[in-house]
Amino acid sequence: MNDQRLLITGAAGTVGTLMRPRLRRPGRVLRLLDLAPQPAAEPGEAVELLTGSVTDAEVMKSACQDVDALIHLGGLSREDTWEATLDVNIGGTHTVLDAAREAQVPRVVLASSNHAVGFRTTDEGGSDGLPADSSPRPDTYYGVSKAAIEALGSLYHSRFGMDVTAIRIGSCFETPLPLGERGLSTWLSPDDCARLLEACLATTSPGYRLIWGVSDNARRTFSLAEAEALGYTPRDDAEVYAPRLAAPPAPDGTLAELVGGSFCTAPLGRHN
Ligand code: 15L
Repeated sequence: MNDQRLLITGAAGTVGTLMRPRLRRPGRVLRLLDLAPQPAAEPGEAVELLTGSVTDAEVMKSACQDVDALIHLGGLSREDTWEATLDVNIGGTHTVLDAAREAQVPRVVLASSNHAVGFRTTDEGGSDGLPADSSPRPDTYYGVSKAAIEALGSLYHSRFGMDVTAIRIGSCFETPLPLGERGLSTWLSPDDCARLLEACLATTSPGYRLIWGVSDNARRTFSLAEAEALGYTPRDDAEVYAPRLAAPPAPDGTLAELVGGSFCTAPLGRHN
């Protein structure tokens, strides 16, 4: 049987770097694409390293050849100018999806973000958590681009029958500590992120899905039900890091309750 070939865009980014060692499997080749240089293959590591942009149709066309599944992490990961956001995140995702369609890649996972709904409040979902399919309330141009990415994924499923799952990622870092108190609710541990991606790849005929990417944090305000329905079982909880945080700052009014946190007040269109 042929190896499974998994294409990951944005492979040298924060999440991509965390996923590379975690998504290695016997019988799987990781095809890793990024604009930035990537570490060379380790002995025995089944990787194919590609350099190029997700906005380049030719690059994406050859990257998608003989690919069984695609995880699209590439693009701008925070606020930037409207022009750059439009080009890289929205245009780039269109280019990626179109190349995947052309190459008949059957399974695509898209990295969306909590910032697609950053102006929702953390208590909206009650004890079940905010539903994963809450309609967009973006907090930035970046958040707008993530909502557009979700819509593109839905379109490519409906028009072309591709299985597309868009993940509204909370905060995927090694630990929730750099994010302070907010991270204790939004954290997606790297190991849980890998578990979630494996579930997205393994599930049978998901169609189009919109799910949250979050660990089973004690302070979680996002619903896990939609991801669990795909077979995701999180094992981590950011609460174990709580004692290491400095005393939490005093509440600063309603903004503290917004899903997007500091993104909700960051200047629009300013690269930060
Ligand atoms: C995101 O979408 C960003 O890519 C990431 O850098 C974090 O800021 C994260 O959201 C977050 O909300 O913590």
